[in-house]
Amino acid sequence: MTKTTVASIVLLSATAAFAQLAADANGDGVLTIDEVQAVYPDISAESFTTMDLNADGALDEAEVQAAQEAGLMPA
Ligand SMILES: [Ca+2]
Ligand SMILES: [Ca+2]
Repeated sequence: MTKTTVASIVLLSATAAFAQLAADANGDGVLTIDEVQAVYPDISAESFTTMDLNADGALDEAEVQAAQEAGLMPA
């Protein structure tokens, strides 16, 4: 197995782990309301605020997971 192949596998694994942040257009690891609504137009600003548990204006991975578990965002 070449180093390139190993690197590709690691990259694929990392991508799969963050699959729930596929809406993360700028790749900063959190979702702004613009990024959320680009993928889920039905999610209102009010819903976004509900999902933003620490009220920092963005959804991190844990908040996205919690929102999906609560049925606020499609998994
Ligand atoms: Ca982002
Ligand atoms: Ca947040």
